[in-house]
This record gives sequence, C-alpha cells and structure tokens, in this order.
Amino acid sequence: MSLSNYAIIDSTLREGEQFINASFSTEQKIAIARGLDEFGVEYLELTSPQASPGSLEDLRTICGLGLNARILTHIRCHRDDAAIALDAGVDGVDVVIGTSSKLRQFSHGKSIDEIIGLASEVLPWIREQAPDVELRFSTEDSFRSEEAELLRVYLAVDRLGVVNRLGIADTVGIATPSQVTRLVGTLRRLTHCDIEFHGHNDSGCAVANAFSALEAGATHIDTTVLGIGERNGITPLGGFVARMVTLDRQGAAAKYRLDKLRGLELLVGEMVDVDIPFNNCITGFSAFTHKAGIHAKAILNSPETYEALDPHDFGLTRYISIAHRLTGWNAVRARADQLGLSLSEAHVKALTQHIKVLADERALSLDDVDNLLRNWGNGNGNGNH
Ligand code: HCA
Ligand code: CU
Repeated sequence: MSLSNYAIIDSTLREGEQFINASFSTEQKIAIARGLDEFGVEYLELTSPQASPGSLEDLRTICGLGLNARILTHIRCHRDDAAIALDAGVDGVDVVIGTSSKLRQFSHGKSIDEIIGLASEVLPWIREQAPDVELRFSTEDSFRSEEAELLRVYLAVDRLGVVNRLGIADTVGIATPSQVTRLVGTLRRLTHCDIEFHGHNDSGCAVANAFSALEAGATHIDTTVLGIGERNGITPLGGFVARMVTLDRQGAAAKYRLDKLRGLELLVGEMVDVDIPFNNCITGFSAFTHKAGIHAKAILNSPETYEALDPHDFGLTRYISIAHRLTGWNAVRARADQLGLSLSEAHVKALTQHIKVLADERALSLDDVDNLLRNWGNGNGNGNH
C-alpha cells in the first residue's frame, strides 16, 4: 500500500446533493467547489447534467472556474447522458450501473449479459468521442451482487481497454473491511485499472472500509464533507483525513490544506442545516479536550500521550477541563500559571481537593475555579471557601 499515492474524489456536489437537506444554489455550489479545491481534493464529482437544466448549467459553470481539481460527473450507462456531460466540458465521467439482483429486478430490469452488452457499446463510444477524458465504470450495490456475475462484468469492461478506473460501491453500507479488502484485491489481481471505492455509512464502517480499500490497492476514495449523502451518507472527508493523518502526517499535510477542513465543514453544515457532531473526527467540539486529572497531567507534559492528532495541524487548539471532580493538581497548577498566579504546591494540592469536594455538591464552571484560584493566589486560601 502506498499512503501517499491516493486521490480523493469529493462527491459533496453529487452524493451530497442526495442528502435530505441539500438543495444547493449555483453560488453555494461554487463556494463548495472553491472550498474543496482550496483544501486540495484531487477531484470533484458533480450531479449528472441530465438531472435538471440547472444541474447542466452549474456543471458548465464549475468546469469553467479553472480549479486545480478535476471535474467529474456521475452518469448512467447511457450515450445521451455521456454526450451532454462531455459537451459540458468535464475532465471525466463516472459511469454507474446496478448489478445486484435487487437493482436488476426493481430498477433497470437488465440481465448481466445485457449490462455487459450495454457497457460494451457505451464505454468505447465515450472513448471515441473523448480520447483524453477520464473514464470510470462502477457497479452499484457491488457487495450484494453475486460475485461471479460481478467479476464477469468487471473483466468484460477491463477487456474493452477504454476505461481508466473501476469503481466498487457499498451502496447500502453493509460491507465489512475484510470484504472490501477481498474484492479490491481480486480486482487488483485480475484487471489493469485504477480502483475507486465508494462506501455508505449505514453500519458505521465507511471510513474503515475506505481505508481497507486503500490497503488492498485502491487508488481513489469517494468522500463528502461531513459525510452527507443518501440516508446517513458516505465516508466523511474529515474522518478519512483523520485516518490518513494518523498514518502519514507529513504526506497528508503535503497533499491537503488541513487547516481548511473546519471552515469547509462549517460552510457545508450551514447550507444543509446540520451542526458538526460532538464526536466528529478532528472538528467535534470535544475532539481535543481533556478531562481526567491523569490525562491532563500527561497532556501537559507531552500532548502526544493522549492525542493521536495534533490540533495545531488543523488550525485548532486543545483544551484541558479542570472544573470537575476528576480534576488533578497538575492541571489546576497549569491554570494558575495561565492566570499569572503563583501558588505553592501545597496550596494547589489543597485547592484541588477543595474543588473535588465542591464538584461533588454541584456543577462547577471554569469561572468558579478561576475565582477560587484568584482568592487562594491572593493569600486568602484557607480551605473554607
Ligand atoms: C447512486 C448510487 C451510488 C453510486 C456510487 C458510484 C452508490 O446514488 O447513484 O457510482 O460509485 O452508492 O451506489 O452513490
Ligand atoms: Cu452512494
């Protein structure tokens, strides 16, 4: 596995548009596209120009912005869709067709042979029209498709020799990391194409599955800002970035403007009316707060002891909470130092015990503790406050 040789395809402007609260205006799409480009994702995937007249307009507009990110659009395996997409000036098309028995029965109604026939007609046609366009072929609901049938489709497409990338999609979010490893590994061995992974988060494995895909040789990972998408969405950009930074901090920092992540999440969050969850990787409000006295002491000595990620890499700061019964005297002393108060060690220890007793009786705020510190620091401390 190469930890640096992967690309992010951010689909906030395609999968993300399928999130229940999303209905982006042209200006909002431009702001998201620019934000993602500034962050440094390699690709933006936009809604099919067939979806609506506005989608076509906006695709043209974003293709014309001159961003560094390559612009892709997501289309059905259909000549008309491809023709409109190419005419809009995209750098690549992401072609998708369902292969699971459910999709074959309840969606497009085609057999595996018919799917292969269609792909064999549409994909070479796209390549003829646009020799330089990036062409991806993906199967929808790959993990609930019958494996032999699925491989038959991928091998037939690979043999056409016109596709750059094969995509696999965990459309309903049920794949396990080892299933992802196995399928990506099989495609790696049997085909010559790059491999893209698109994973939904219904059972909470979207980041783990994206990482398993990379470990097994995938080259492209689909994300959206805050993970927005159909139902509860897909691999979140921030969670995926957290995963990669813990493994190769310098590599990730060289590829992406990590300090732009929070602004991007706030931007999109406001547009779709969602708050950043408290337990969000990196940007959740408590992601870099430390509470227990034992943790606080070690953090004060060396933050790496209890931090896998450095908040400063993301333009953030850590916070040590001291106004509670789990507090410890090292953290209380550090707060006294911050306030410019000089207390003896014995005083700090006595005050810490006092805080614990008070905290057993009622909820304390940092202001309460600061007032105590100031009183004790002024020499009024006698333990009877
Ligand atoms: C969709 C389905 C899709 C496609 C993914 C892909 C999925 O909503 O059109 O093209 O790789 O999850 O299967 O998002
Ligand atoms: Cu999807």
